[in-house]
Amino acid sequence: MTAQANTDNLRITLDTVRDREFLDSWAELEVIGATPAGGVERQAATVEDGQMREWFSQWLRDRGFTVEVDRVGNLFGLFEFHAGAPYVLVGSHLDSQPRGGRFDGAYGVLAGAVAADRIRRQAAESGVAPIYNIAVVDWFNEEGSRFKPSLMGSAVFTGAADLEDTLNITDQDGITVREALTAINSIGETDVFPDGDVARRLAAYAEIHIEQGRELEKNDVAIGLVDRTWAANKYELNVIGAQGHTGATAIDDRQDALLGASLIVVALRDIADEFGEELHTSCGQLTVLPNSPVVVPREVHMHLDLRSDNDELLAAADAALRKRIAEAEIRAKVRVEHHKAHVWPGHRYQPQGVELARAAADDLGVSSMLVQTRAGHDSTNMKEIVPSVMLFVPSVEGISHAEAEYTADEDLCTGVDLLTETLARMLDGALDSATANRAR
Ligand code: HGY
Ligand code: MN
Ligand code: MN
Repeated sequence: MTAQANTDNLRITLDTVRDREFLDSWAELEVIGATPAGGVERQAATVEDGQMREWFSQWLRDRGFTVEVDRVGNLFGLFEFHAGAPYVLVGSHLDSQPRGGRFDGAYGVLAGAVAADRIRRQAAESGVAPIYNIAVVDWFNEEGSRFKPSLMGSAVFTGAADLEDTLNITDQDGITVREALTAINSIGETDVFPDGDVARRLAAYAEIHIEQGRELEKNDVAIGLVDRTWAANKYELNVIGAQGHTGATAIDDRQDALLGASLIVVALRDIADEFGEELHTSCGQLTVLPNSPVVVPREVHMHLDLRSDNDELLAAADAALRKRIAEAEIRAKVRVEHHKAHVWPGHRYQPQGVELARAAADDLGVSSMLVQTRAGHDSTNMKEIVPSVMLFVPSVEGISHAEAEYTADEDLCTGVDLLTETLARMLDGALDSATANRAR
């Protein structure tokens, strides 16, 4: 009886020590850019993002990682077991939405760093190094709130976006990405993985994230194995009308840009209702000019998106949206300009990665299930160039991009444990037979 009790106590103590590695660092991290209502605000390359990057760089250096920043502000912590060997990369993003949640992105970066550090220490203690080197990454501007589009750092890293074009993108105040990164001292002069072809320097990529949906919670499952990402069609529109007097201008004479934009916002919801659960639509941002109480707006700048796992349905929704935009132009007497769109296709994650993570979860006695991601992640880009594993932990009520976003400590710690196990297997070559999507 006593022996049994002692064993249980010992197990609890060991688990607690292991969990505290993550939770103590998490407690330091989550207060950077904290908002009074329990969220965070760390938009890309703001002062708060800079403070976070400094904190994270120090965390990495304290544990023996070398910190490097590439030409688009992606921040890497590198640890070499064998000089010149390829790396397995793990990470996510430390930037947030305005009044965003504490967990979106930041959890994955710290979880990846703690997992990498555990493996580093275990190798030092046992004297047995894995085959590959390990690197942790904070991708620059995943969120795309201050600078559009989203997934910016990983898009340049994987060759999906041009470096110079990206550095010249401006925020609403006309500040470029280059200027903003320089202001927080977070822009490198060279690539971290030079030679032009990053895929040759990397063996694989792993990312863990909160689910931002309800599937895991509904099914009482600890880990989501992401096998597919929904496609996204993002649109940037300029609705052009004519400025007038809200009281004096005859209704028939008005070219009200806000009316045109509003018709498009309502059309998005109508299209979602018509197409059903397989389609998500939204308008997240409207900039109204001149935005003055007694002035009929002359122009509205808007960002909207359509997302689905079904390519045909997405194409039909795109056609329906274009028809409704044409109708809005006639009704509101406005002209709609289509600016650069951001599109990513729906694609599978490498099945070998899904199976690897499933086996690791089974071996740890952790419940898991297949899930799709409706949100974009940096792994959406990375899986195109290297075999990539994407894991989810539960989100309470699926709330995300909001201050009420929440995941329990126990779920966070289970995720770190599974990520560590999965990463250790990837570092020993478990995904060597898998190929990048782009190589197919
Ligand atoms: O889903 C998104 O658009 C964001 O990049 N996470
Ligand atoms: Mn995220
Ligand atoms: Mn996000």
